[in-house]
Amino acid sequence: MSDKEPHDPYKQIQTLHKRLNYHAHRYYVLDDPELPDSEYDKLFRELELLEKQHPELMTLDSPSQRVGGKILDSFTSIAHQIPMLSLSNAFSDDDIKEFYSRISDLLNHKEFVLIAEPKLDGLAISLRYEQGLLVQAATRGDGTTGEDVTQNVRTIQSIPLHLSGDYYPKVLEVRGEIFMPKKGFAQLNQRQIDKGEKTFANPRNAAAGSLRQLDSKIVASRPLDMFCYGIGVVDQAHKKMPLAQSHSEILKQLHTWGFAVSPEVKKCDNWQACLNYYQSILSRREALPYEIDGVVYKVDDIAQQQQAGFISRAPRWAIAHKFPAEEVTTPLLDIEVQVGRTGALTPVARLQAVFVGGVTVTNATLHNQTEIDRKDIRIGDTVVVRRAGDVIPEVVRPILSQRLDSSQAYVMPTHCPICHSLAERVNNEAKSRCTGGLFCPAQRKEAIKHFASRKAMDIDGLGDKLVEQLVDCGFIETIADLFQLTSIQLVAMERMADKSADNLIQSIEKSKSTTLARFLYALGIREVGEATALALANFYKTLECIQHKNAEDLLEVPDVGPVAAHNIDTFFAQSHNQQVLNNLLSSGIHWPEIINKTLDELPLEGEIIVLTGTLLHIKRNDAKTRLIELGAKVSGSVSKKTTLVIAGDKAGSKLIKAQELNIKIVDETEMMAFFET
Ligand code: 9MJ
Repeated sequence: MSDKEPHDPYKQIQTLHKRLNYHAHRYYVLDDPELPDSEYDKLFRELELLEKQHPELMTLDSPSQRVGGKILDSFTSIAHQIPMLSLSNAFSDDDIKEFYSRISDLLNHKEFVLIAEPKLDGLAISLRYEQGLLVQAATRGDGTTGEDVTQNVRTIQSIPLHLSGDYYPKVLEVRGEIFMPKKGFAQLNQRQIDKGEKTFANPRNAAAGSLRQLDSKIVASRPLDMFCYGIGVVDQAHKKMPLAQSHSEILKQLHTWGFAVSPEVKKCDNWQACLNYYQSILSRREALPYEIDGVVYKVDDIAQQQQAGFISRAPRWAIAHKFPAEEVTTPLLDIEVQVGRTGALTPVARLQAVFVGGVTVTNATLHNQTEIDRKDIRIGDTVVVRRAGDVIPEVVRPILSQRLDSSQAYVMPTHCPICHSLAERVNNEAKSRCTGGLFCPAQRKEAIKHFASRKAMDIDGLGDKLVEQLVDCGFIETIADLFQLTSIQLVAMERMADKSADNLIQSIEKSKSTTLARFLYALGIREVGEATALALANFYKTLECIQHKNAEDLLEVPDVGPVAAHNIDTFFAQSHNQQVLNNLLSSGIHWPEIINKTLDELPLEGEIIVLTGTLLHIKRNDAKTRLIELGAKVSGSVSKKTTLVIAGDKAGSKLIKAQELNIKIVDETEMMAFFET
């Protein structure tokens, strides 16, 4: 402590309260810390010491009260003087238009403004302040009676123990949502795993479970937060700050009294503005640091709110516009095993069709046996399916209380379901693989599909179904056989007219002229993706050269690691692959010699690019291929390593992250210009 500070312990404690409260507010409410954590901790320890020496000077609003107190036997009930409201729900644009015209009718067609705010997925709480001091915190309960969770709430750092400033009402009830931010939730669950304890299903459950703890010391260790969105009882507002007469102004007052209010609150003048707000928040849902399940629109003017009134417990002047659920339950009908191009066996959940995260889902990968065991998922279970943002749907967990007595743990087959060869797990890989190699029709089919795909040989008109038929009826066994196909054979296939057959023969012919990089990629060597294939082509220039390199030599190529080097070496050493290559080359596949382009000369060499939003003039995959051909690496997520973000139409969270990280951003037109140079 500096010499200038008072030595009267009361004054010292008051000064420490002020300083600690100021810094906690900067940190937890304003998200703008001023002091390093270690300095804050030092001040905190000073306060603890003084309070230990002078217990008579301990007060209820001391920052030291946030560490939790004695363990309770149960929570007592508290009647809400003003009931805590619930909100009516809207699920569609039409529901919002109806809401808007209903309000308009209720207000006799006078003008009104709506305030839109995110709908946090947490627990509603009512905080009572008397003379500025937090005296009571009650859960919503049934809206009329809740539980007294004051001790627990005192541990939440963003909730002031004493109101800020001097101009607050004598009695003030503040209402809002307690929630657990996503990051804190992930950390809490990791800690639970480390301790061998049960994890929480989602941040809402974690927040609810925490607030219901009888031991407030445990609550103090839980990363809870709160946003305020309203008030309850208000008695004797301060003369210098009468209570505001609109919702938006009340939110501002709450902020000046020390509370965190959502930074996403926005004025909307009509229903269209509400719908735009909804879309804008929905597109950023994943990027927000907390979970939300929709947005809320409220009439701004308090007198107009009163005019609109209530139906039972829900106000007529507000509505929750819900987002599509990200988690739903559905029966797991079966687990099927798919065989990939490289023989990997992947268990896939067949689900009863279910609408989740805005799409209908019937399948979800279960990855491998370890994942199935970890989640304890069984055929016949009712499972929680999650689809958040653009992320592929995931089976999260079974609902154990609904498990059938007859259910049995799932075990992956020991043999390939297609060719019945042994399936093996090698090198500690999570997945087992069919050992049938090209004997396995499933692997052959996948190899041929990959060979023909857009980023590989780009054979237009050769779809997955057709490849399967051609393999099943024995017309093609290897990728080289594609070039021996005749129109007569094609016409024999289901739904294949003469014209389509001729077109396909032409596409196959056209595909013979390609690039070395595409050809290498098309061969489907494990770990040789587009970028590695391009690096190999640029480095060695000819196929002969690559074929004659051993694994050690190949390591000299930038972007080729030991696993890829080993796979390339083995691939070219196998006699059946050499035979296929000879057949391919003698059927006329060719590419111009790469003369003097080295990797260093590629215009986008060194760039790590993320594509986001909708591209209007080019397919996303084609853009990706072109960028890779120009030397760039294309990544799916924005990080500090990203050097450039290409933002198409309606770009959302990735664009925001790029702006936050100060990463260069270009639009689609600028990207198209790269391709022209
Ligand atoms: C949430 N959950 O974020 C209300 N809410 O208003 C917001 N809930 C609400 N407002 C009146 N932003 C009753 C509930």
